Amino acid sequence: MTGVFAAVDLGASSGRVVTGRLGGGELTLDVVHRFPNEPVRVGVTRNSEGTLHWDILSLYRGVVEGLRKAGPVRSIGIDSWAVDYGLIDSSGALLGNPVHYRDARTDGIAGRVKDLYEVCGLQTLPFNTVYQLLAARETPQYEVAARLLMIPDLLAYWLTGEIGAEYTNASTTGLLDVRTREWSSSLIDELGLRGDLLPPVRHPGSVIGTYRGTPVIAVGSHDTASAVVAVPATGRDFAYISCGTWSLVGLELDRPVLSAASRAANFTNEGGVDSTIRYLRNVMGLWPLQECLREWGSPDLPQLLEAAASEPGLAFVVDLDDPVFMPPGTGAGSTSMEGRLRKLAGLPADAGRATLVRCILDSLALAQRRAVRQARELAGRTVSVVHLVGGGARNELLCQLTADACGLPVLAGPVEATAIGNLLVQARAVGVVDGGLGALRALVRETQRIVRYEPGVSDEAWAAAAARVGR
Ligand code: ADP
Ligand code: LRH
Repeated sequence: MTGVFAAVDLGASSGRVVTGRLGGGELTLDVVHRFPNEPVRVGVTRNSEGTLHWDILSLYRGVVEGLRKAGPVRSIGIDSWAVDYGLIDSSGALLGNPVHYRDARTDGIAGRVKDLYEVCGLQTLPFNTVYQLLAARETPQYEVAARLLMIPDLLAYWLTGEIGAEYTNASTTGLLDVRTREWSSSLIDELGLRGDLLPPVRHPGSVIGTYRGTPVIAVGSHDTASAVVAVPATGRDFAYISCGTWSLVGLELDRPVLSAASRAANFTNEGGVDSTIRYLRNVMGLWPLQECLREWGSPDLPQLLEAAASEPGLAFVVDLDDPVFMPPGTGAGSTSMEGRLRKLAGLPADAGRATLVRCILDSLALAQRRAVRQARELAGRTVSVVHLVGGGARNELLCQLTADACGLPVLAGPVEATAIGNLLVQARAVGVVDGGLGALRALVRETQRIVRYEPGVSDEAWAAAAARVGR
């Protein structure tokens, strides 16, 4: 028995609707619609820089257009990036445009709030939903809101009229108890936030409602949770890197690690599909490269990567986890992404774009090496292979550098892991495929293109580069 399913997958760099035919050992994909995700800065509300918003209506148009192109399907699943939300009023109207997690409204807030790790197990990222809510709580929108809906839950609401908070994405808010997997009312009260805004938690595999007669099914609606479902691993001794705008680097565990060392290393315990824990760290990912490309007017990426591959390795490295790289590039000079990178890397003025791109990729591989090593040590696990999934798997240079830096084989692919994880959870929910994560991953392994990169022999150069960035 086979069926066709539609995955809506919104990444920070683009959105897509992917149909997948699954069942009887088959898993074939078709990206039926791809659309840009371009945030918008609006200058009137807060300060001279204004506020950075997601263009949520344009994204919704992309979703609806994609579903139209998908044609008849057994069901629909939606995932997106984490932490961001929309507020709706008691009539269901959206109150304002959702704010982008890279907006500066949360600057400094995390440092003023008590440590939440013991309860929620989350790494402190300045933009975790909890800090966004603390930044928003004196606004009229927050005061009159009836519900908070995370981005995939908001889109599902617009498609079905049903309200809920999908668990894997709720786990990125900072307000979910990592042990009970429910909202932590004590934490919410202690922070003076409105618990009544938070809808009941729903779990991957449950039916949300229908869109024009087609069931909409809750999947791992946090894109990283869906990506991890589709990591084509055998056994347990693997690390994964979900590599796109961000690199999410870590392990799949049965229970959270909440040790002092884990907290100090800022490792997160996010909720995964089938009650797993995604034990990982956010590494800056391909974001700095994306921003440089934007600033350069979108030159051909494969050509630039080819040129970067001919550059000397590890000549210039930066600590890519430096928060200075978090905000979008604004204008020219030292505030542009290129300017920030050149300054921190100490690039000579005549260094060209290929040198800069090589610097970004060497630095990313170095940061990924650090996170894989730390995850392994903090969780006390053996890692014999690194799976790299997402758009970064198309970057052969990055895959090879990651294998070299980690001193481990890298298995790269699938590129559309997030959409595949989304599709698999739907197909399992309606009974077209069955089994646990192991069985789902076997299907990915048997049907998708996966490329193996062997590590180079010497670790010395990487260890020296790590020392140079001081980490
Ligand atoms: P997100 O879900 O965060 O939007 P993706 O998983 O779609 O991210 O990955 C986007 C990244 O994939 C881009 O930043 C780019 O670096 C990389 N990428 C896309 N196409 C190519 C390509 N042809 N060669 C190398 N890298 C690519
Ligand atoms: C990746 C991602 C990541 C979050 C970030 C906000 O797309 O969901 O897991 O930390 O976006």
